Amino acid sequence: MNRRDLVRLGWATVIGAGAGKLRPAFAQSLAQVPGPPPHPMVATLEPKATGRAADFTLRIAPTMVELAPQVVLSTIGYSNQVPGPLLRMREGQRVAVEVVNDTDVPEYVHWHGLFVPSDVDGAEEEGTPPVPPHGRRRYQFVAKPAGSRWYHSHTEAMLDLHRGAYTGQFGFLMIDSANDPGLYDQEVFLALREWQPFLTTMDADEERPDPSDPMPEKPATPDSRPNGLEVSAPLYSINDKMLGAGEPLRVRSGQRILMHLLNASASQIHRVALPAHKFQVIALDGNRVPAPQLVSVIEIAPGERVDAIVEMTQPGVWILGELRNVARQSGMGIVVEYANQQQQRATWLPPPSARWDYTIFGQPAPHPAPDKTIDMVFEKVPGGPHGINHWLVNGKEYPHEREFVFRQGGRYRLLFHNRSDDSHPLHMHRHLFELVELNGKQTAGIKKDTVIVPAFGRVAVDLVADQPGLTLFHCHIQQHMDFGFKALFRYA
Ligand SMILES: [Cu+2]
Repeated sequence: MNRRDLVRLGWATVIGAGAGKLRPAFAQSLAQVPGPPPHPMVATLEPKATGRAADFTLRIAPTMVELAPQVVLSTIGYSNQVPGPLLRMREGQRVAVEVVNDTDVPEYVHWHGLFVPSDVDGAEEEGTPPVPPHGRRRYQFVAKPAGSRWYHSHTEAMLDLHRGAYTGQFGFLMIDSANDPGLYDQEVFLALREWQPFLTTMDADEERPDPSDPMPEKPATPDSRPNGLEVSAPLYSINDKMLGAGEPLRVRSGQRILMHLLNASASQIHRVALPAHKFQVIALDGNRVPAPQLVSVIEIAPGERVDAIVEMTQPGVWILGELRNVARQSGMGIVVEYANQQQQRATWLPPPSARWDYTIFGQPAPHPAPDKTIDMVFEKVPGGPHGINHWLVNGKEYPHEREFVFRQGGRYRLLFHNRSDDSHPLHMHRHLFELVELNGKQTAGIKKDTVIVPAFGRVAVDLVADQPGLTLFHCHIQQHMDFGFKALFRYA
């Protein structure tokens, strides 16, 4: 038994004891937000800078997170909340966000999934200026496109597991469309997280790839070098609470609940289920899918969002949670409680086995031929300097001598070749792309900004180059990004 198992068992005991008798005294978390959220999301307590007042203010500062009774962490958060305040805006609205940095280090706030210029995108590599230590900076942009977006620190962490995505600096950002049919009774925000990361050579806790999966990029001879260090974590939560420690999600029979799921983790892909219920997936990364489908399991990678409607038709008390027992027992879950059922124990049942497959949400439509195809090959260097795995894009770690080049208005097909035994969520800043092919399966109409390329898998996406400026591309696993797995695109 290693340290991690000990820690896990310790918290599993805490959770086991707490799951049956929930503590109603906890402050309401972001988990349950009927109507307008109760957060001080438009509080502009800062002295006004010149010009008009900011629409939102975020203060980056140390904060405490009470994951469960007697499980309190110290981290860096936005405005003393984890997740940060919900930023809600109208599509097309001109928005000013004043960011105050009360820490000793420069910070970057990235607006994930928005079409914003490089100088406010919150990526050092694109030339965005930092929010200086003990200083402030105003990010101004037009809110688009509509859908579930989010914001988070984009600061490099390297070996410091108390920076960037390892902190509590993340929050939901919703851009409301005038065309939202609003066919739901309640809207909830659920961010999946790990805490207290550490380095280990043990396999990440993700489910291993199914050996029957097509692996078009698998080499004939396997890499025999020993694996290097990766990031793992002993504690999990949904929003700021471990399973059983927060307020349950209270529902009524017959309600339609719109769930906004976000994986705000630095390192792990997660799969979640709600026993006896199905999720009708209506949007991926905030963008409506052509063919909404009912699924029992949602798989979601760091950076991704899934919007799903759940019809509440099975009165009882259930656990919406991670499929892996170790993750759920270490906190990744939330109790869903129907009205007048409080006396029951929260129930978890493993879902029917189901493979997550983006393509079922697409449509069979031909893609116009791209102007150009760009091949991108990703490889692992197991156990590089410091024993950390390093990552190559087309044979080189970032930075590359020459960026990839887009011509404005051009249609590009990016062909991702994952020649490693890990799945990677690949994220393109400031653009959306459309899924074209996943391990040989064709699809169309699915717009995303982050896509999981499975172990030894191949994914093709199409993108129209219509957002001039430097554009960062990277794996959304913080450690992979920090150790080579990124690249810049520039416009000719
Ligand atoms: Cu990766």
